[in-house]
Amino acid sequence: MKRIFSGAQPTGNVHLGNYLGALRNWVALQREYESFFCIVNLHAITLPQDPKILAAKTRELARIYLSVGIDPNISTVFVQSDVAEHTELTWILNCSARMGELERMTQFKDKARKQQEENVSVGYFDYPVLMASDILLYQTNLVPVGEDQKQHLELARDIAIRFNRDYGQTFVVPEPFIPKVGARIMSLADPTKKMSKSDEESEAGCIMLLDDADAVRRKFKRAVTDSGTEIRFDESRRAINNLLTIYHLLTGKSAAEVEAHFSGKGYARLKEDLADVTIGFLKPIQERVRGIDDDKLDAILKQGAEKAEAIARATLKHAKESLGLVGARK
Ligand code: AQP
Repeated sequence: MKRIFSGAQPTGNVHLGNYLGALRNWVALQREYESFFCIVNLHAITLPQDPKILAAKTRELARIYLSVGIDPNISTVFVQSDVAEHTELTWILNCSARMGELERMTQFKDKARKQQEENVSVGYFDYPVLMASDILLYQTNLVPVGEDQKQHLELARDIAIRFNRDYGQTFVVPEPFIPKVGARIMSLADPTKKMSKSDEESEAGCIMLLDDADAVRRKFKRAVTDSGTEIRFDESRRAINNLLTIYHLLTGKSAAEVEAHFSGKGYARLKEDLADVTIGFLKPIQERVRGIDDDKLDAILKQGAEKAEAIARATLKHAKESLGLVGARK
C-alpha cells in the first residue's frame, strides 16, 4: 500500500477551509493508502503560544480528526512532539536546504512583512524544513493538503531529490494531492483572502468546526457578496463562487444541481440554505467530539505514536547511515 502523510496545527480553531481543503480528503483516502495523520504541535510553536491553550488544542484537534471520520483502526493518528525523529531529521535536512529557498517561501515573506522580520522566530523561517522531515520520515507517496501548502511541498520534494542525489537513494519523493475544488476556501468577510485561523481580523469570515448554530447563521448572514444578482459558479465573482463551492462540497450536489437549486433565488436564500446545511453537517461532528473520553484518546495517540515512531526510526537510521553519521550506538 502506498502511504499518505498530512497534518494540521493545533492553533486557533479548525475551520471549514481546513476541513474542505484537507481533512475531508484524508478521510476519503485513508482506505486506499496507509495513512499517517499528525497533530503538528512543533509547527505551532514557531509562533508564540500559551502552553495551557496549546496542550488543550492539541487534544481538541485529535478529537476533531476522529470526529470527522479518521478511523484510528486503519489510520495512524499521533502528536508530532511524541516522535523525536521529526526534530532530528530536521537538523539533517537543514544541512541540505538552502537559505535562498527558504527566503522565497511566501508564507514566511507574508509573516515577515506583518511582523518586523527581526521578530520572526528562526523556527518560523525553518518551518518548511520541519514539514519536509514530517513527510520524508514516513517515505510518503502522497500529501493531501490545501493550496497554501503547495510551495512547502515542492520544497520537500526538492530536498528529497537533492539528498538522494548527494547521498544515495534514501527518501521517497512525495507528490502533492491538492483537490480540484475546495483547495482554497476564502474568508466570508474578505473573499480575496483565504479562510485562516491565525488571521484575527477575519474571525467573522471563518466558520469553525465547533461553532454553534447562532455563530454559523450570523457569519453567513454577514458574508460579503458580489455585485450582480445571478447565483451561479463564476470564478471572476469570488464571493459567490466561494459560497457556492462550500454548498457544493457540503451537500455533494453537482455544480449544475446547485445552480438549478438557486435559480431565480436571491442571496438571502443562499445564505439561509448555506447556514442550514452547515449546521446540519457540523452537529454530528460536534457530538462526536464531546463523546470521546480522555482515556480513549490517550490510547489512540499512544498507539499512533508507537506505530509512527517505528517507521520514523528506520528512516532516520537510513538517513544517518547515508550521511556517514555513525557512532557507538546502533
Ligand atoms: N482556506 C483554506 N482552504 C483550503 N485549505 C486550507 N488549509 C488551510 N486553510 C485553508 C489546509 O488545511 C490544512 C491544515 O492547515 P494548517 O493547520 O497547517 O494551517 P495553515 O495551512 O497554516 O492554514 P490555517 O489553518 O488557516 O492557519 P494559519 O492561519 O496559521 O495560516 C493544510 O493542508 C492547509 O493547506
